[in-house]
Amino acid sequence: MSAEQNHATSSLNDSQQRNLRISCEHMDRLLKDVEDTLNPARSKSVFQKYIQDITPIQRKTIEDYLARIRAQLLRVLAGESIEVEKPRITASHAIHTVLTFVEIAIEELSPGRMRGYGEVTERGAADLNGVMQELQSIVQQLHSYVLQRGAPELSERIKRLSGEEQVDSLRKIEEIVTRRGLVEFRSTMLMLLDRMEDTDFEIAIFGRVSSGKSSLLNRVIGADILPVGVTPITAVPTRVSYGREPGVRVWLEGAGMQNVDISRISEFVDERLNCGNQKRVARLAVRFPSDRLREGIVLVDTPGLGSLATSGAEETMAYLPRCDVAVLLIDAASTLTPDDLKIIQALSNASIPVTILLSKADLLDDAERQQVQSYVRDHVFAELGREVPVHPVSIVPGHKDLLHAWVQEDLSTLYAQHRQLRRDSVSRKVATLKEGVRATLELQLNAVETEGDHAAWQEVETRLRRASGVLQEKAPELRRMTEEIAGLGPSIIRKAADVAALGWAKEPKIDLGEVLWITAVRALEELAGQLRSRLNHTIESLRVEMLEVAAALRISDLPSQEELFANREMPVFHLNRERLFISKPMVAGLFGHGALRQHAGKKLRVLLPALEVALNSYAALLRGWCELSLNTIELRFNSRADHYRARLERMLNRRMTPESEMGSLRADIESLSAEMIITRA
Ligand SMILES: Nc1nc2c(ncn2[C@@H]2O[C@H](COP(=O)(O)OP(=O)(O)O)[C@@H](O)[C@H]2O)c(=O)[nH]1
Ligand SMILES: [Mg+2]
Repeated sequence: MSAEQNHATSSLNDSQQRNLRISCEHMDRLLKDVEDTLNPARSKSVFQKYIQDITPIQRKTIEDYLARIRAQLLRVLAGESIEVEKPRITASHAIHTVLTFVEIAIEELSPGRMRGYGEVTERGAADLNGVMQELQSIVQQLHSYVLQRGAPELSERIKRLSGEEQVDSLRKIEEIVTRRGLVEFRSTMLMLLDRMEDTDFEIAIFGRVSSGKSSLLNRVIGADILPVGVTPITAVPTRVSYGREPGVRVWLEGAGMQNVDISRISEFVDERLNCGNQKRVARLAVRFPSDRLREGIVLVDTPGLGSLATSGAEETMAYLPRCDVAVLLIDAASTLTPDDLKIIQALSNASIPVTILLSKADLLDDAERQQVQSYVRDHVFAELGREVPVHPVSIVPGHKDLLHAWVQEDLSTLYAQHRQLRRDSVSRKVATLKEGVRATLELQLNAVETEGDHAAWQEVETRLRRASGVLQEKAPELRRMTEEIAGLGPSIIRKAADVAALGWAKEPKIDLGEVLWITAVRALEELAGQLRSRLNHTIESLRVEMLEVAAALRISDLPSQEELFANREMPVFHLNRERLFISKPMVAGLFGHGALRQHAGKKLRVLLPALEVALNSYAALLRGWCELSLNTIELRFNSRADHYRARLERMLNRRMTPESEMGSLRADIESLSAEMIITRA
């Protein structure tokens, strides 16, 4: 504090002092408005508010006055011994707040809100949904960039990948993208980096209950982590990967993720402790310090697919968890079932390498083992026309070499292949990115002759805008389908009663529990199938629009349906199969079908509460899956659409590049082109 301030005592009370300070701050902000008016170029607003009538000399004089007023504001406060407030809010927080308001303003544009201003036509609604999507897409990108304080920048992440192929190209692209402010390429780069950083090699184990999946995984990990000999919650695959400390992460639908001690896994995966998956477990990830997992190997225990009722491989595919390699485990003492074949077919259709392991091989002698091995191999070949490797394995310590042989002969080769495939895919993506950046720079150089007139480009823009709104338009309908599930209980019971009544015509005693189980599983798989086909239909229409726009823009890199959304990992409906054997009523001869059905219905209602628990849980899981799918599609659609929009914007508002910048622009284009020749060679 200066001597002058020490002596000056204020003639004002506390409230008056505060009021004075706030007024001075307010005046300062108003003066900022004057500055923006003087310097429209500096404010960068795209909406010009005023006609410029101020001469350069006037501007200079006004600015000098402004400086004087501001200096005086500070003197006024000092004279009253009022301290200037120190900032307490971080700049990033302030930006976050403003962006939240921007997002709210975008929401206000929805067709629903706009109806308050009069009727909205169907086209109008499509346009508005598209407008919202276009704006949201960019604002959200900026918002998440602002929020991820402390997270590494693109350049930082690329540097960390050093040693990998393509890093030098990527570094050059990033440098140009950042220096030239081509933010439309950032989301593609982020996705590419995610992919490059993800070194996981996922091995999924399929097989019927009790085939020995959990035991085998425990053996591979080298510790008894997964519960053995239990009826599992079929809905939930368990992923096991490397971690310095053992632990489990559980994702509960609606309640988010929580960390639990590794000893508590059973509480989530064992049917007895989580009946009908009432805890709504959606995902489970175990971390364990096992050397076998150190190189990025992820083991997936997949208990669900053995209990699917779906009719074919096509449907089974939708439930497959993400994996790079699949293992089908079959009890060596049993045979291949149609379900096993369906799973092999589905995996092969998805180009996932499959190995069959014959478990519990210790229970057979050498001759028997070889017999089973060749029988299974031949059987698969006869049914599916495919050669699938078959290895006997066992968890019994005396048969360690069997497990070892599989890891050495099979898994290591697949691992090497996987890495090669990944490298190829990354270098293709880098080449595409580079081509995109180069095309944009050429556009800036005005080196590209753009055919078509302004009106034609505007038409393309409108088309892209309407496509952008499609997802928003379809989402409510998809959500509604998942909401119906919770109320399906009574109708499933009725259907099951009908089946049971027919069953009694053939057998005097039937398992109503089994009948209910199969009826419920079928009904829900059918509903999930409908949801899937509507989603696919939406994606396909999005893709068709994108293809049209890309063709008009002469962009040669086109999206595949698979790229927009790999339709996988749908939650599996889980209902425990209760036993409920009921005999046909004694005086059956007197009863007609209707009465039998009524009898079955009455007995089945005992199982209704358990069914409803399972339905509620599945409704939540499917809803979660639906939301996640919509988000993924939106993200992937936007990462491409952003290019297209930026390209269109550049075509519609062609800005002259100043002569002085032409040279460096040409140099950048050349450096990207030179790189490309090297990559192709
Ligand atoms: N003899 C023998 N029994 C095994 C072997 N692997 C698993 N089992 C037994 O098979 C039963 C089912 O195993 P589990 O791992 O729970 O099967 P999952 O339901 O497929 O996960 C358990 O009682 C295990 O002890 C094996 O290699 N040899
Ligand atoms: Mg198991």
